[in-house]
Amino acid sequence: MIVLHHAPQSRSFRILWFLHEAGLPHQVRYHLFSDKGLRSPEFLAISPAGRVPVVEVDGSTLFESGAILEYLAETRAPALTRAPGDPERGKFLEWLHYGETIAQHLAQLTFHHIVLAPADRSPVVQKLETLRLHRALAGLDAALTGDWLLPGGFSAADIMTGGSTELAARFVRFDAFPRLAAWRARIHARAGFQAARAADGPAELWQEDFYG
Ligand SMILES: N[C@@H](CCC(=O)N[C@@H](CS)C(=O)NCC(=O)O)C(=O)O
Repeated sequence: MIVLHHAPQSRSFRILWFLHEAGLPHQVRYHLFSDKGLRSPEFLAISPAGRVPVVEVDGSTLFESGAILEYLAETRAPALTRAPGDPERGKFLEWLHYGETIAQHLAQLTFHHIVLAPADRSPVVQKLETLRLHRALAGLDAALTGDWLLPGGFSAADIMTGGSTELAARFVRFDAFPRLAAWRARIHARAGFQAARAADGPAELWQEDFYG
């Protein structure tokens, strides 16, 4: 049984979504950012930076969402990966890891809109990081020439990067990105995504639909 250490609305949603897409039996251990449990010695022993996601699988533990997706897809869901030798392998890895290019801006925006005390928030950082996020989303929009990121069909790359664009929509309007908006609608229509949403847990950080 795979165990997922998860915090609602976080990068661990990527793994939750993947597990539902792949139909893999799993248990979810819920964590909160506010309860300091992520800094406990027990949790730091399986996640050195005290971050989610972590999975317990195959008698070991794994952190880093991109690595977890690659490992789980390679070992349990070949349709969701592109194995070495597959002509789409390079693009698969590229778009899988693009999720973190987007996520780095989301982390800054979350700090400067939500986490920091109002007096410590920087309008300059808010503006700059919104522009940089906009640029990253424009690149994604341009790449979405088909239904999914790869011509061969839906993959863990859509999950990794799609997980990030869910939160990005709270900071940037998608009106200028018709392909991205249509891709997101296709994602929302997937049963695996909907099941993961239902299992995500109560919102802790992002309560508003849009932070402008
Ligand atoms: N590159 C890592 C980043 C993990 C990460 O930063 N997770 C955040 C949630 S989105 C976290 O656990 N933050 C808790 C903290 O910073 O204390 C991954 O993709 O797994």
